[in-house]
Amino acid sequence: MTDANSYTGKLVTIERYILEQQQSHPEATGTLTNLLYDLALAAKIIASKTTRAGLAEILGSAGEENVQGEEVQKLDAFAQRTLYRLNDHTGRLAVMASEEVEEIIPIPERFPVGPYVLVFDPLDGSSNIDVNVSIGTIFGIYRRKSTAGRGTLEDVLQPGRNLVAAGYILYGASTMMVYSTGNGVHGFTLDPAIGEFLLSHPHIRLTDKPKYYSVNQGYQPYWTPGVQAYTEWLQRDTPEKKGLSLRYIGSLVADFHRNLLAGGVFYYPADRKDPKKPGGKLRLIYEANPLAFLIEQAGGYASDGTQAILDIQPTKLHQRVPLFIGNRILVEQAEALIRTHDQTAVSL
Ligand code: P6P
Repeated sequence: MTDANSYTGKLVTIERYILEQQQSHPEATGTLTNLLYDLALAAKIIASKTTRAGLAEILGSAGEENVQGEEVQKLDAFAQRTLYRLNDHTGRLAVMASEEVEEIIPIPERFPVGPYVLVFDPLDGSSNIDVNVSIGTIFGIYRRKSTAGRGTLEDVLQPGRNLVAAGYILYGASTMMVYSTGNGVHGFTLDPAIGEFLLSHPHIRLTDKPKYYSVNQGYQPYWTPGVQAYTEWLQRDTPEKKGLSLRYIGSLVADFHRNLLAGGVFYYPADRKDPKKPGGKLRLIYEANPLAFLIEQAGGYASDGTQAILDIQPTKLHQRVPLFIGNRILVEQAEALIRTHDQTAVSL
C-alpha cells in the first residue's frame, strides 16, 4: 500500500485514495470501493444541507414548505433518507441498520442484494444543530454472514471485531470524512469549491502525549467510585502522563475527532441518574463499534469499562454501552480503577 509520504504536496481525492488502497487487495472486486464512494457522495449531499441549517427561519424549518414550495425535512431525517436512497439499489448491500429506524432496513425486493452490511447513525448530535455545534455521521461496514436472500438481524448483530471498514463525517468548520478499511486511518477535507474530499490527514496515529479528557462532568454525582477515581487520575500529573485538560463539546464525532488528532480519552460511563439508561447513553452497533475500530487502527483502544468494545457480542439492535475510547494507556487505567473500586460488573 502507498505510504503517506508519496502523497505529500499532491492533490489526492478520496476516490483516488480508496482506489489505490483497493489495489493492495488483489482479491478485491471493487464493491467495497464503490460503497465507500457512495458514502462520500452522501456526505457531500448532507454537508450541503448542514451548512445551511441556520437558515431554517429564512428557508423554512422542518415540516414547513420552503420558498421553493418543497417540504423541509429535519436534518437527521434528510441524512437518513440520503444514506438510504444512495444505498438501497446498488446491489452492494444485503441489509442496513440505522439509529433512526427501529428494525433492520431490508433492501427492497425490486433491487439486488450484495455482500456487505451497512450500519450507521445518520446524524449524531443533531440536538446541537440549533446552536451551530459540529455534528456527524458514523458508519460501519461488515460482510454479511447469511449466505443468500435478504440480509438478517444476525448480519447486523456482529461484534465490532468483524468490521471491514468504518468511518465518520464531521460537519464542522470544514467537512471531513475519516475512514479506515483496516490499513490505517485516513482523513479527507471537503473542498466545497470543487466538491471533492481531498486527502488532508493520511495515516492518522494517536500521539503518545495525550492532551484532553472528554466527559460530561455534570453527571459526576451519579458516577461509580471507579469512574470518580478515574477522573481525578486524569486531572493529575502522573508518571505515565501530564494532567489532562477537559474538553467536552457534547457531540460524539466532534469530541472523538479532536482526541484522535490531539490525543486523549472520551468517556460516557454508565451512570445511575437515568435508570432507563443503566448502560450509558451511546449505542454499540453504530456509534461505539465504528469508532472503536478506528481508534484501534490509530493505535488506541476502546472499552465498556471491563472489556474491549470490539469483542462485545451484540444482542439488540439499539443496545447502549458505556464507552471509554482513546489512548490505550488512558483507557486501560479506566478498566483498572473500575475493577478496583466497582466490584459489580458494569451493566450493559
Ligand atoms: P450528554 C448527542 O446527543 C450524543 O448522542 C452524542 O453525540 C454526545 O456524545 C452525547 O449525546 C452527549 O450527551 O448527556 O453529555 O448531553
